[in-house]
Amino acid sequence: MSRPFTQPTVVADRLDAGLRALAGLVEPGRPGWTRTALGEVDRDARELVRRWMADAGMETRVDGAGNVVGRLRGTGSGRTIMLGSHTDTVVGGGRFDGTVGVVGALEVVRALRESGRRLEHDLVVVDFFDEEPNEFGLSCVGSRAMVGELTREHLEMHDEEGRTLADALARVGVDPGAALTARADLSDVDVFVELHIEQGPYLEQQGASIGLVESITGISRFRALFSGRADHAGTTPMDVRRDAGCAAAGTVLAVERIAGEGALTKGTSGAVTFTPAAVNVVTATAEFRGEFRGPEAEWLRHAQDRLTAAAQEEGERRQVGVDVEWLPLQEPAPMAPGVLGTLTGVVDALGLSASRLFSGAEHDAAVLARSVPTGMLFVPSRDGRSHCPEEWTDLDDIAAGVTALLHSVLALDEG
Ligand code: HGY
Ligand code: MN
Ligand code: MN
Ligand code: MN
Repeated sequence: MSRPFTQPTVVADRLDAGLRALAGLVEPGRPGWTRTALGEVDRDARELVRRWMADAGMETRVDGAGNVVGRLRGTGSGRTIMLGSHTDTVVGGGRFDGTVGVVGALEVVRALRESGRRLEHDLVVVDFFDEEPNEFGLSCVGSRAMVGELTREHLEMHDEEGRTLADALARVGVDPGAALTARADLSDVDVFVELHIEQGPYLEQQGASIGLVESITGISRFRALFSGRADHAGTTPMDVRRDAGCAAAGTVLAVERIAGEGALTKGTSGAVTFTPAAVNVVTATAEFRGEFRGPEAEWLRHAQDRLTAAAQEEGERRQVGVDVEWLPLQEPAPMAPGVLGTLTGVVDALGLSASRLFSGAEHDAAVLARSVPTGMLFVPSRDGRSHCPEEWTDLDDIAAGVTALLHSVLALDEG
């Protein structure tokens, strides 16, 4: 016989306190709310999350890839419902990207425990390690490892100084060998649900308080290297220069041009370096990272071909060597129709205004979706701003999203 229980209820003040505590753990001297996965502070944040999980009555562990995993035992169906997101940030990022999903999932656990309501399913909450692209260009490191998609090639990715991702992981206490073998047995997991801020303007424009994600963007990232020749800036005629910086700049503009031609497609360049970094020396070598995003894998492949050709053309014109290295393409990830249906029914029953949408942002849910039926809930972002210090979501909206997450868990437990 089950114990009596009261209706589980989300406590907004606890969400606020959790978000504020994480906002206090940032890298000193860096812009916004910076907590990069390969920096020192992220580890403290993940340890704080682990303690919160333990305090909420969960069994906790940190897996080989640095993912913090908490498990609230159910009454014994042997099946699992998984929730989670990430707590690392981009440089100069905000306070809500990822953290809302982790703090929100913990609040679901607290609300359940407080009410005396026990699920049949185990409820697992994950704070995924390193969701944001690290300085080696790899994102979703923890979730990739969990589904068995982290490879030796990933660990060998290196920066200009030859430092590898494996070295950087070891420095923050993630053993690279353990990360490679951190694949989890997910056969007991019925469903994964991630709550996240929208990071774009759509929900606000629609006047909706909840987003129901239909699919998550595909992504194709690259690193472009240009080798020219250092020469005197005042004496070297323009027509004989081998200016690697100009070839890189032309390629950056090609990214913008190609992405502008598709529907819902995006293209961005960043992390540009010119060497030597001097105004009176023709740039000898240049490097940048870029990415394309879009809802169709076919368009992404087409964009890869066009960008590689554009870079080569920019190089040839200037006798500059060009090397464009593409990371494996991340396919667009449709959410499981059954999960989307359940989330839609829950949000309707709660009387929340909701809109279905496509996610142009990347998420751990896109990785999990390849192994587990997956769904995502969004809450609105003020002015659509994200990956900047201005990122903001009202506490009321966060609480509504967490309430939707809680009731989704209850519905999935019964389903
Ligand atoms: O880059 C992204 O889309 C995500 O915020 N990590
Ligand atoms: Mn992000
Ligand atoms: Mn995120
Ligand atoms: Mn089930």
